[in-house]
Amino acid sequence: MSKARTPDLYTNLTSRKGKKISVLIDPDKHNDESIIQIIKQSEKAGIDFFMIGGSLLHCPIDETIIKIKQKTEIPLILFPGNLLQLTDKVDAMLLLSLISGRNPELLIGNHVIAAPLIKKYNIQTIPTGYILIGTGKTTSVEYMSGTLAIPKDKNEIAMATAMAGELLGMKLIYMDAGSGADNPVPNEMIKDVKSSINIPLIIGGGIKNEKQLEQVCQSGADILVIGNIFEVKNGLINTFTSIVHQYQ
Ligand code: 1GP
Repeated sequence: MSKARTPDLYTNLTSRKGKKISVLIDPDKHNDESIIQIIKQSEKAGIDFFMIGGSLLHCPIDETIIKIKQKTEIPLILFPGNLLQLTDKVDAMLLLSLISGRNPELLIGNHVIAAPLIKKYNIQTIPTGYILIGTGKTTSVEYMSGTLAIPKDKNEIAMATAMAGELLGMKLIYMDAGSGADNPVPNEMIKDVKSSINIPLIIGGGIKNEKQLEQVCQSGADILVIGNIFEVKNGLINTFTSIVHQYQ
């Protein structure tokens, strides 16, 4: 039986003071050289953890994870786009429930299929209420999940959805505008949701510059997830990490 490699990663991440930043790696968007560059920049910057996953992958996720694990000890958390991405090679996985949607497979069906393997592999799971926010064009995750994102001006729905996730026992709420979104989750919505729950709030999707990052931090995000912009400008990892780590 494989063992999760980092003991209680959730407690480790959430008990330390200050905001955290994660670099999201989409294996399809990288070759060996670009992965090494991302790892180097992430090590230098002192990011808190990597996430890995994608809505639709064309290559096996394990190969990329093994390459990452050979180069760094930064914790790696699976952000599974679907059941095919289940792997025991990560330190932990977000056990996602797509609570903004009404697709039963993403609320319970896939969990039932995955549960015996998760138990067998002894993968550390972090139950996460995943909330999609529509901030512009239709994103891959919206299309692939067959769900509607919560409209960007429907703060009450986002708040009630996050509250429901907390009451159901989830350990994190992840509000995501979707990878490569036109715009991040609106600041007012982040403030409203943050004030509605007592569990950590992850914000990701569409954060492309320092100003947006500052605003998302100031609005109350506890953990920031950034993917796309680092694929084109990995030098920004250092700047973004410094901004997030200013908040203690
Ligand atoms: C997507 O939140 C992540 O699920 C990251 O989004 O790639 O747009 O930074 P970006």
